[in-house]
Amino acid sequence: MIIKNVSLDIVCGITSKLPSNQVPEIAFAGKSNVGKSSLINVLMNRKSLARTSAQPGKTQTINFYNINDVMYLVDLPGYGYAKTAVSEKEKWGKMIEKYLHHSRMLKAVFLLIDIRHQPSENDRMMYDWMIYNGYEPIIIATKADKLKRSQLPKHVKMIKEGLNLRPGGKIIPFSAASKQGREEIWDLMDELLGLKEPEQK
Ligand SMILES: Nc1nc2c(ncn2[C@@H]2O[C@H](COP(=O)(O)OP(=O)(O)OP(=O)(O)O)[C@@H](O)[C@H]2O)c(=O)[nH]1
Ligand SMILES: [Mg+2]
Repeated sequence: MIIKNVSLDIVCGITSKLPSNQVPEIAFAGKSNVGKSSLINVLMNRKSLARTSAQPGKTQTINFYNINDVMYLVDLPGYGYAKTAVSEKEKWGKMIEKYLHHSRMLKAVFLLIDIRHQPSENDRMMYDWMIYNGYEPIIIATKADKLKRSQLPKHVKMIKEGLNLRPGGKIIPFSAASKQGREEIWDLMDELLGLKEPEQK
């Protein structure tokens, strides 16, 4: 996709009614601080339209970024932030679940995992929940610039095994710093949205 115009169109808080959009949506889930908003900025070629922070718990709403009026990239609040009160965590868990369950235009879900670490219990729960609900989450292994290139395959394998990834499941190493993986993610999204033919193997 050639990015012509992007804007933050819809912001949903815990009590907001979720929108019923007319264009396809692609959502980004993952634990707090894993790099969801940073990834969305790179995909949009914007430095800071999606607000990021070194402190976990930055994104506290469901944000819909309009891309060329043909699709939305959906930035979800992170899960698993230890300092969030249990009641808040529950509310957000429900909100994310409600969104993933009820959005009619949701075409794909990306689940972000920090490439340096074993998937957490929450990551595994999220992955299993998505599979159970009929999604085929695509895994993005974030912060790839924090590892030496030679270490990447070992870490990809670790994430694959940690999540018990389904056969054929995809893991894409990505770095917001070097933009490694950006083209592959856009190719995949274009394909998922039917904007591009699948590559001939
Ligand atoms: N080195 C490196 N740092 C990154 C990368 N992606 C994100 N970060 C940093 O990680 C921190 C968190 O990034 P965010 O994009 O705000 O993470 P998030 O998943 O949106 O976090 P919440 O909104 O709290 O759920 C920021 O300090 C980013 O600069 C990356 O690819 N490489
Ligand atoms: Mg965020």
